[in-house]
Amino acid sequence: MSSAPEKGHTLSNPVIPGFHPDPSICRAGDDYYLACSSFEYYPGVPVFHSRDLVHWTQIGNALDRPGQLRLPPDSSSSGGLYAPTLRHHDGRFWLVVTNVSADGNLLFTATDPAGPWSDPIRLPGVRGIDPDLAWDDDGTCWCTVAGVSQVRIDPLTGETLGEPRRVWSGPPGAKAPEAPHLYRIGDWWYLLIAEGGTERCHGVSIARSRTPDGPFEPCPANPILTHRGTDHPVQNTGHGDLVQGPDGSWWMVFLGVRPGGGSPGWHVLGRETFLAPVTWIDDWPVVGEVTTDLAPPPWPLREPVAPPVRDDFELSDLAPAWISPRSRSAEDCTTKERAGWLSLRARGASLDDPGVVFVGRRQQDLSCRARTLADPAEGHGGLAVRLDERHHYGIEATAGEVRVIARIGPLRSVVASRPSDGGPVVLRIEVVATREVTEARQGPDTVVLGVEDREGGFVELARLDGRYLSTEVAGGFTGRVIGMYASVGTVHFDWFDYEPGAH
Ligand code: 6LW
Repeated sequence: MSSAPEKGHTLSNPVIPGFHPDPSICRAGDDYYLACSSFEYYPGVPVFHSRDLVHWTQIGNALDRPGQLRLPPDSSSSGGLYAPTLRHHDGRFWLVVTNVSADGNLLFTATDPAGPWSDPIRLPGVRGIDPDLAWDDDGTCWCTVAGVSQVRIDPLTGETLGEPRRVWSGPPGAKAPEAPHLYRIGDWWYLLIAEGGTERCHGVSIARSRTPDGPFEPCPANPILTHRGTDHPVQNTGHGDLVQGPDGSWWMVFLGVRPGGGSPGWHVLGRETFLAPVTWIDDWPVVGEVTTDLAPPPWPLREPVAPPVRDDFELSDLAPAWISPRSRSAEDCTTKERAGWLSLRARGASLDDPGVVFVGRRQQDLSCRARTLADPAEGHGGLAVRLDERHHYGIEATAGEVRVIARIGPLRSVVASRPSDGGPVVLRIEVVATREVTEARQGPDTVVLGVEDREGGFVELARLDGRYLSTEVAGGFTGRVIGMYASVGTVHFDWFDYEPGAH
């Protein structure tokens, strides 16, 4: 049985931690499904399932074949796939998304949201990011995009029917009216948008009309969600989507960030997915408090320590949480070369290279530990925290040495090294969130890189300020991803462990 959380309870937000922005949600019977942006990573658009809106499991990635997702080798980080809309209509699932690096707006369908999703239907006449789909009673399909403008489309062919028309775009002068979602609720059509930009001024506003194409009357209480100018520990709240539970209750999913450290505050996990209850007054939605059972700021006093998430690479297909920049092929990433090991064959020469062979998972906890057993007998490679090509810290094993490499903007440096016997070695990265801010310039966390000795003891090689792997420093729309890479030859990895919490 599907349900929804009881109102008034403290929700364990974020409901999907880590770089999972621009959530779009729908319900089919007892099941909720949610999709997020994935930018330059392949496979693209993670899809989640839940029965209670709080506990989510990733069931796949909507775009998991090269024919669905083209990310050219020269496409930039924070390019690629922006802001999907996921809907259940007429017995199937519909997903519309923008590939800003290649093909523009694309529409996919599936009978099972876990996949397979169809080949893309192109929408060449729909110009603008953040496409939304909504259907009128007579079957008319409305596609609304950032800006905000709207056009009717034939969703089976991708053809536009008529000319795009500008519709309500938020309060006059609002920055970045985007993320539109159009809903038929009762006797009204509601147009929900984000405005203020995806940074600290982000917010959600709404307007309504008797018809899907307006004119729209703005809600007197706009913005209906924003944390701008507040000291709430969750900031940048915006880009929402509404869903109704089977019990009639209403909810909003939206993105937010958890900044840490002193001034101006740095967020390192990217924009995460949050949930808040919604009630209705005078036919307008009222978004309830954004609650969290995590400690109040400064983040975090304590975080739950969950068991390690270990991958032994025993399966022939990688779990859906593993992502790679731009592309991944069986030639350069395989579990079939050495049974029970992940073998990575270098394409780019380092993590600075957009073509690097890197397989990682999102950092989902403010404090965490990642470990891997790497065999560098046939190459160079290691374990890294990646924000983009220009911002990453890694610990790399070669035949005779283990070294820590830091790349921050234009600067690249080997910050520590130590001789090794060239055999398999456990590489370890610990991220330790700043517990107490005692100084205005204090960073959000510390990234500690090292190796384990034969007894499992930790040999620390470097301790680096995490602010340089934050969105406030690097820019863009993504968050940290932790994983394995190869820079020369082939490197084999026996297992990978990710443990939340400080150790
Ligand atoms: C997305 C836009 C936004 O397309 O950021 O926060 C852009 N909102 O709606 C990238 O995620």
